[in-house]
Amino acid sequence: MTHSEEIIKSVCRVCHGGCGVFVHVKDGKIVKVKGDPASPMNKGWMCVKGIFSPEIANHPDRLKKPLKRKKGRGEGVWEEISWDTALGEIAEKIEKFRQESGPESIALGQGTGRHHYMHVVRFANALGTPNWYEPGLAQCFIPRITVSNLTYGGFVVGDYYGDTPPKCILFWGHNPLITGPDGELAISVKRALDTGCKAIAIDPRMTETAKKCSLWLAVRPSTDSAMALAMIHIIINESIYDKDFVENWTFGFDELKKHVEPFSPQWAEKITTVPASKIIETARTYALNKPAILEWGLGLEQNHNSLQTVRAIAILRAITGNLDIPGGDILGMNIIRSYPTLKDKLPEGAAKKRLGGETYKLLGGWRAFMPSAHIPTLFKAMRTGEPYKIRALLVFGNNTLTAVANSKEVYESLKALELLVVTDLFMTPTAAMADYVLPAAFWTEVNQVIGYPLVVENMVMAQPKLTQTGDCRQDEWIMDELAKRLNLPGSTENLESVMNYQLEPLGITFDELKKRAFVFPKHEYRKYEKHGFRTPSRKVELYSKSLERLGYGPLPTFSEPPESPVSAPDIAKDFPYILITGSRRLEFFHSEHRQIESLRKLRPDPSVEMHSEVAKKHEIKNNDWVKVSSPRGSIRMRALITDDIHPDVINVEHGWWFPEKKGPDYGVWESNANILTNNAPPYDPGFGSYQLRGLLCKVEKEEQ
Ligand SMILES: Nc1nc2c(c(=O)[nH]1)N[C@H]1C(S)=C(S)[C@@H](COP(=O)(O)OP(=O)(O)OC[C@H]3O[C@@H](n4cnc5c(=O)[nH]c(N)nc54)[C@H](O)[C@@H]3O)O[C@H]1N2
Ligand SMILES: Nc1nc2c(c(=O)[nH]1)N[C@H]1C(S)=C(S)[C@@H](COP(=O)(O)OP(=O)(O)OC[C@H]3O[C@@H](n4cnc5c(=O)[nH]c(N)nc54)[C@H](O)[C@@H]3O)O[C@H]1N2
Ligand code: SF4
Ligand SMILES: [Mo]
Repeated sequence: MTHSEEIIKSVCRVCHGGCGVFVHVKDGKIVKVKGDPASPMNKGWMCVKGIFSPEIANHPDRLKKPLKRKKGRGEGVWEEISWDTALGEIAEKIEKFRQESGPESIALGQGTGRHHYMHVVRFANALGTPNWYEPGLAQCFIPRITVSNLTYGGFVVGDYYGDTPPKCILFWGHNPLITGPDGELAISVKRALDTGCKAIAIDPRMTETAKKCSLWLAVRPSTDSAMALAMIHIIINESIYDKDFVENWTFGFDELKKHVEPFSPQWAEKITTVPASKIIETARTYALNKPAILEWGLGLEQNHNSLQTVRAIAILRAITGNLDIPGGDILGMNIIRSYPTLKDKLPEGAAKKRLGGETYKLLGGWRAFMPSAHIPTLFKAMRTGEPYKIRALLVFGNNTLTAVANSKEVYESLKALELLVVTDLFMTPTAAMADYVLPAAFWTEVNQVIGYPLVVENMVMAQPKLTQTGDCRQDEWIMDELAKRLNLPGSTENLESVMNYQLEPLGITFDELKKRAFVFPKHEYRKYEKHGFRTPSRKVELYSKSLERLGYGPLPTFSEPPESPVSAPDIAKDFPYILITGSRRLEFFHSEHRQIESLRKLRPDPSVEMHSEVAKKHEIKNNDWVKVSSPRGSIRMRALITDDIHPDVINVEHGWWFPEKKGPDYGVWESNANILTNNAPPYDPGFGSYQLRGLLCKVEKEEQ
């Protein structure tokens, strides 16, 4: 008997997703994925990760059954159990902790932007625990979202989708040709660059994106706020700001003008190591070529001053009048309802107990966009029981040992738990430490509504469940089943009803959306002309009274990174270079895909990028194994020698472990960037961000 192949429209979600695709399904398995030329997002294009989806989905190492630890923690001896037994036993333990120590003693963890993201928040609220985390958040996206909300009353993305192309794109700590989609798709950016617009990159590395730009500013890591303050200074002093927009639509311009007076380009040159002339040229090019897109990224958030860095940059869009105009940075249409997270079910008393919430008000306080726990405070509570004991952690898709700063302390924290449950596609070094490991579903195995670009939701897409692997289940199902057993609020609603609720404003159901694949209404520009900006003053808040009331600076400021050659010369004597970690590579998504042969072949070993002068000094040759050390520890990586990097900067990849090595560690202590990073204070005062970039390190050739 021959089995026919079915071809169904969907959306790839190996990364944050957005590429419209055709999925070829045969005998219940995904056999091929191809880009959909009709998708407004990717117009047929796909990256390698997406193309190799069948190899990920059908990999023999996929977890297929719930596992229960049979011997000691981390001994790697498991027994397969049924879902009913697993969920029953886990629910029983949760209930016990809830009764004995309160729901806050149970923490939830998850990874970045997956289908079940908001469902974890919903489950936490229903359970009554304020303590959930995601390793991005304070270090990723939350500063950009929160600052946009405070400054413009909504998040913005570059307008690649209308009829007007941008005349200028400024890439700041962002490398979207490799990392998109995070608001944009790599291919949209590439197309915009191909129209010949002016392009500038501010990045310590000459990235794939920077190579397509006419100006590259190799900023000293974590000093971007100084650069942005100088640019504001130049744009105001040279009177090249948008006077109409500033007069009609901004609040606090005079205060800002006075505030930036001392921040000359010469002042910024000393701090950032970028020549003043280049800073001036950048400010002029950005201000005078309208419409302009300012693409900001992760390079601005993984430091001790994320709030004010992102604020300074946000202000640039406003004073140049690039907000919500065709070809500029557009505010969201938010065409669907936000996810019903059962926020009102979390008792006020519980919210007050959120670890770090009272201190890092923009991450975990009541004004936070999506209140979550502060990772260093939460993990410290796991280890020490202070200020109270965390007894259980349920992780939905996060390889904690590679994703969170200071892996050694993370290990100690996880070891101290009474219950660790990890849901994942594969066995990972983190899952290997668990008491229960639950098999998760791949993107072709889940139902999901995707609002895109992330946060602004200018279009909406359907991802239908098409295939099934073993006994794998969608994370939302797992949480719902636990909720039922625990009799939690909302546990009678199923996922379909949640999705239909979200889609109601569009007048369609999930079933109907599946048939249409996506809904993409025409964008409405300059929405503020009708209703004002969604801020207290109805204007763009250059001066933020909201921040002032919370005890944070109402105008952006620079502060020297705490572990730098300037602030810590004693440490710099032994660790003379500036460490940045985690710059993305196309082939992998964080710690994933090291077992996917077709992807691993493209990048078989972890690498450390360094300037040729550094390599020469330490007699390191290309591809040599190198020992990279920070005051926290050492790792090994292969040298990648280049001149396309700031001469003092060392760039290490993150997420490395070796599925081919023996468990339970799977080589996680060899080349994992977070052995080098710091989870200690000082943190950003608003978000509690810790430093993954802009630390100190040294490099040596590994002894043979
Ligand atoms: N292929 C792939 N794509 C991904 C991911 C992945 O793992 N793999 N991860 C996804 C996620 S969760 C995220 S958050 C995004 C991140 O995507 P991006 O925002 O593009 O972030 P990165 O590539 O991590 O870093 C961007 C740049 O910041 C630079 N940088 C480092 N320190 C500084 C600094 O102090 N100042 C400035 N100006 N630049 C600095 C680095 O050199 C790097 O080129 O990517 C998403 N897309
Ligand atoms: N040093 C350093 N550390 C970093 C960063 C950095 O730049 N430098 N970046 C940080 C940032 S921005 C982020 S967002 C985080 C990312 O951190 P995470 O998103 O937590 O990434 P991973 O550590 O790879 O863990 C994801 C796990 O989820 C599994 N998985 C994939 N899909 C599913 C699913 O549908 N369900 C379930 N249950 N599991 C699934 C994968 O197999 C993998 O093991 O890392 C942070 N860590
Ligand atoms: S960019 Fe992301 S969504 Fe697009 S094909 Fe690659 S992995 Fe899939
Ligand atoms: Mo992220």
